[in-house]
Amino acid sequence: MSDTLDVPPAPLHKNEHLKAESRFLRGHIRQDLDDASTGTISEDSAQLTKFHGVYPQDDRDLRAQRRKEGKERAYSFMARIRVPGGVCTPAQWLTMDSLAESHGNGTLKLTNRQAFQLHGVIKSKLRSTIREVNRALLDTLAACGDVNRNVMCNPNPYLSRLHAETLEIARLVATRLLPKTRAYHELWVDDSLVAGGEPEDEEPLYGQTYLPRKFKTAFAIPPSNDVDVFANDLGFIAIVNDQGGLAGFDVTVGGGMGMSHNQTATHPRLADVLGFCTPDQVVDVAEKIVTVQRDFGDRTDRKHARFKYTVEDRGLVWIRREVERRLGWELGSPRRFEFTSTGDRYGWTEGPNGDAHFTVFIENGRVKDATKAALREIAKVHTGDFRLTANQHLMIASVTPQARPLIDSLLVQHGLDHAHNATGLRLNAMACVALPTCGLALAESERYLPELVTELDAEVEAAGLRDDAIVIRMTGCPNGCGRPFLAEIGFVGKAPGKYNMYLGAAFNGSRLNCLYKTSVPSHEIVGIVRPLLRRYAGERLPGERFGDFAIRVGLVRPTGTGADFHDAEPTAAPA
Ligand code: SRM
Ligand code: SF4
Repeated sequence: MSDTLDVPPAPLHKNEHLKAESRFLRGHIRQDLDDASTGTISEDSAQLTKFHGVYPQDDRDLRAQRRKEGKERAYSFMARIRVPGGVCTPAQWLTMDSLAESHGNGTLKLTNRQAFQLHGVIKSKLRSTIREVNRALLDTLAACGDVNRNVMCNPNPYLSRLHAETLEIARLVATRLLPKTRAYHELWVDDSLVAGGEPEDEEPLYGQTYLPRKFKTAFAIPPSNDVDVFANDLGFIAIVNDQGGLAGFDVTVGGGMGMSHNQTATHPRLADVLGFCTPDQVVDVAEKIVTVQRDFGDRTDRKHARFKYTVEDRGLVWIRREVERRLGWELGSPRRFEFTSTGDRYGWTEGPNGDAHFTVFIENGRVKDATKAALREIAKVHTGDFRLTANQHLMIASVTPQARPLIDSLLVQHGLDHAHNATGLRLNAMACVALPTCGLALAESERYLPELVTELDAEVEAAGLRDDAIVIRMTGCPNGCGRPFLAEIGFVGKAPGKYNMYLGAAFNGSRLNCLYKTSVPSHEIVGIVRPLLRRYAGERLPGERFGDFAIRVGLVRPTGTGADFHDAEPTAAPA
């Protein structure tokens, strides 16, 4: 492999050795699962189980108490279920629902990459959980790990032929980029249950060290940028031809959110448009781009290993040349596209053939209690499918005219039509999971944002902005899972009860925000946001979005450098 960069040689990161020696992701996972003396697995196995969609976690609310009692942490596992394009059947929904009850913590988490997560699965139930997931013809393979993750796509295939075609291509890409190791089925599933034949025990695409880091792919269909395509390592933006059909895709590379506080070399980055390809070229383009990252991504420093840094270090021209060399042909020139928003459209939308779709607002994607019970009733009678959105909500898709009155009455009866009453702020809010399950959280997120939005709702109402869509996002740490750097108002956990506050991203996901205030205590947030909302209400130009306003009046000034995101104060981790 040729390397033109003048980089001093550095030792490979230890995970590279771990992968290489893992016999295609087996390592000691089986032994660790069989070890009944602990509720968790070893550090090394934890790195490898990610490739199988499994994370060891512990209930952080119980840590101090367990420590006092001299007990092991309250360990359990999170299983992430891959759902390409977010599409699943009512039967699959019912399986997830019942697994959450019987094997998890009773809740179902819809992620912002259109996947399911089961939390709180104890070790002794982990294998049977994954076996049941596979029995329902879903899987957890490559939902995490240094591979291509769940491929995202706008969830409404019935809106037009374009949507249906794009979803099909997204699924082809998802399949092509799946690891081929037999370890997954060996460890978790009885081989005879695998749909689609014998997997090979080699990795023609990835090799035995897989990718340097996680890799994410999304398909966007303008004018909706619901998938936040520019936050992805690889993106495809659908381009329409003169007849309204699918001409092809603009290809984007090098997006990502994650950074570390106080490490200015790390930063969020928006993807660049690389070129254009036709629908039949997409799978090859995706594969070749993955191989460029496989061969040139940084395997010495995992904080510098994402494709965004490869693109930044090598430059877009170099990346394009290398991709074209591998393809054996040249990409086309990028076409024009226009995004209007990143949000979901709630309630009923009419399809072309008399069918209809209802998007349910699910706060932060956490399906629990009455909502869970109601969706179970709907799943029992629904003949279409379910579609997980990239904003953590749920579309009940392709409801027939015959089924619509019943589904409608179930939605109303169970209060799932409540999005009509929510403010534009709440409808555009997103939080990552954070405490108590996420081991990396520095502050609350999913458990706190709804409460904060309730307080801010009063300010929004007072300012006359009830129906104004304003994108607000929160994460418990700077890894950026809730895509907070693409929020018009973003909060990023710094320490327990403290957040860095960001302003000024574009409503359509095409501009990152900038740091506005550092280490804001949660009780001061409303006092800081109130005058901003009032000023926006009084001084905005016609149609001006909050993020654009924040830039125009100089609340923040984007410089396009790492300084837009970092501050100098140290980070404190909770116990
Ligand atoms: Fe994430 C790690 C949850 C979307 C960037 N993410 C984690 C882990 C697994 C924590 C860990 O490594 O121990 C979190 C599990 C928490 C829990 O208890 O469930 C976690 N990430 C999530 C989810 C569930 C947030 C949500 O509420 O929806 C999302 C699952 C998506 C999925 O189905 O695959 C999720 N994570 C994202 C996104 C958004 C996206 O992809 O569009 C990002 C930013 C985009 C990006 O990748 O740059 C994101 N997650 C990270 C990072 C930082 C990566 C980096 O480049 O620095 C980590 C930490 C890491 O990889 O070291 C991380
Ligand atoms: Fe955990 Fe941080 Fe991701 Fe939130 S942003 S889920 S706290 S890793």
